[in-house]
Amino acid sequence: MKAKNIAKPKANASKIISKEPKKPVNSANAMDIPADPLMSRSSCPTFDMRRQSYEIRYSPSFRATKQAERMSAAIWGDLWSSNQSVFARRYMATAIEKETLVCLAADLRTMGDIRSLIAEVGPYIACLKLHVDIVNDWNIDGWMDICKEAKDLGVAIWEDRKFADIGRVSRQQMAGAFDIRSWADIVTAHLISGPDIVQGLQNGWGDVGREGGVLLLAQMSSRGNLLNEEYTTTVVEYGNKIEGVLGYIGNGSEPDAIRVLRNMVGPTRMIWTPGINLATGDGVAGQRYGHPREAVLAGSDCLIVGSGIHQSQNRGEVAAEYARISWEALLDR
Ligand code: 6AU
Repeated sequence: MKAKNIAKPKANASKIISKEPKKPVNSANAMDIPADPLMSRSSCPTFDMRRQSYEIRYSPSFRATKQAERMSAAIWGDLWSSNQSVFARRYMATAIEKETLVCLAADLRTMGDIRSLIAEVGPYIACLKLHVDIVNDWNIDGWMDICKEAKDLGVAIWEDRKFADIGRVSRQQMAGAFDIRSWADIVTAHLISGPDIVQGLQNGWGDVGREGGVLLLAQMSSRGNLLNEEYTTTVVEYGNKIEGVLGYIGNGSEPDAIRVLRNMVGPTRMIWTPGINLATGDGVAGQRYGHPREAVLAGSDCLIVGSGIHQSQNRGEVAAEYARISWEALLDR
C-alpha cells in the first residue's frame, strides 16, 4: 500500500514543525505555497489560521501540481495510484488538505440543526453525509443552503438514502421530490437487486448532466445484519468491475472484519466505515461501535461518525479529536 521512494510524514511531524509560525500565503499563486502544505498549520496569532489553511489547501492550482500528486501518493499509497474514481481521488485530496478522515453523519431532524452542526465542525470533516428523508422541515431552498455550506468547506455531499431497487426505479428515485441527483456527489446502494442498480444511479446523475460515485454496502455495523462473508465477497467481485463504484461500506465496529474486506477489495476501491465511536461497544438500537484508530489501521479509508460528534457536549472539540486520531492513524498505517 505504501508509495515507494517518498518519505511519508510522521504522525507528529506537523506538530513539531508547526511551532515555527509561517507567513500567510496567497492561494492565487501556486508558487507561494509552502514546500509542504502538511506543515502549514501553525499557531501564528496575526491572522485566521483556519481560513489561511483553507485558502492554501483548497487551491485548485495546488491540486494540479506535481508536489500535490507526490504527497497524495506518499500518504495514500496504492489507493491513490490505482484509483480511477474522481470522487475517491477528490476525497483523498480533501483528507490531506484538512488532515481528517472524518465523514460527518449529520443525522439531525431540522435544517437549522444541520446548519449549526456544520458550522461547528466544518473544519474537521472531509465529507458530509445526509439522510434527506429524516428532515422534518425539508424544503429545496434550505437544502441548497446546506449544500452550499458543504461546497464552501470543500467537502463532498453524500446522500445516504440506501438505494436497493431495480436500475430503472433507482434512476427515478434519484429524481422525485428530493431531486438527489442534482445535489448529491455520492449515494449508497445495496447490491441485492443486482449490478444494474449502479448504472441506474449513474443514469440518474446523467439526466441532469452530473456525475457521482456509488458506495456499495459490503458489510454493515448493525447487530444481526444479513450481509455475511459470502454476500460481501459477491458484492466486491461485482463492485470492483463497475466503474461508477467508488468504494464499499465496511463494518467499522470490527477491525477484523475491516481487514478481511481490505484484502478482498484491494487498492482500486475505498472502504468507508460507520459504527465508529471513541466509546466502543454496543450503541442504541443494535448499532455497534469500534475505535477510530483501530478502524483506520485495519484498512478503513473514511470514518463515518454521527452521534459520537453530534450528541457530544462540545461538538467542535470532539470532531477535532476524531480528525486528529484518524489522520495520525493514516500516517501510521
Ligand atoms: O455514528 P452513528 O451511529 O450515530 O451514525 C452512523 C451513520 C448513520 C447510519 O445510517 C450509517 O452511519 N450506517 C451505514 C451507512 C453509512 O451506510 C451503514 C451501516 O451499516 N451502519 C450505519 O450506521 O447515518
